[in-house]
Amino acid sequence: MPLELQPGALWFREALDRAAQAALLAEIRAVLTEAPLFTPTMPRSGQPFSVRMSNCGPLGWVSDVAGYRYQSFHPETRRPWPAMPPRLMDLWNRLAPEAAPPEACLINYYAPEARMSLHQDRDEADFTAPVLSVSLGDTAVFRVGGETRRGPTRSIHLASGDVFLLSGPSRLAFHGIDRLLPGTSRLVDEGGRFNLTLRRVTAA
Ligand code: MD5
Ligand code: FE
Repeated sequence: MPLELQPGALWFREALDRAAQAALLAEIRAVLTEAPLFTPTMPRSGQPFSVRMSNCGPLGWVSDVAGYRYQSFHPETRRPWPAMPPRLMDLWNRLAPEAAPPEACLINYYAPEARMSLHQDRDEADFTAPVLSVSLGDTAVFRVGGETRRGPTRSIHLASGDVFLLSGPSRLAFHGIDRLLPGTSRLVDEGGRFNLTLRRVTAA
């Protein structure tokens, strides 16, 4: 039974138990041996993100001096993204049974000092499909607001194993990661946090 933070924003706390978290992390580590984490940079300025990224599935989100986009290959190895692990597809099918299949799984890795400033996800052609996010590792202070940058926000603590589903009126909500709470999980050996975000990219 999820908690509805605001219309369309569903928080499934402890959706994955410790064994499921470890199994999923092992699958993500296998993806990362094929498609290593890279450091994206901001369009125009070329400023590096503090979060490192990779992807799996047919499409992956990248950012460099030319802009934000989805593409079918890793920006450094130029190889196609690895397949999406079946247990991620299963989670999508369970929590978003109505939606067309996800095409991208963005893997974000937050070292203890990393953060992500308030933004909207609008590089997808279809905003009717939900976005599904899985947190693994250290707890993050997640901020979510409305569809305008100004206006009220609230923050919640996303812990390892939590799943967040954004749909309908919350699909274009501003959101970001203020900071991690280092040392709150022992799942990730090197510390920090992995966030997996599954998305439909093209119109179904
Ligand atoms: C993260 N990732 O934890 C965050 C939040 C991203 C990103 O924001 O774009 O990679 S994942 C939860 C999330 C995803 C998409 C939309 C919303 C929340 N939302 O509208 O609140 O690495
Ligand atoms: Fe986002």
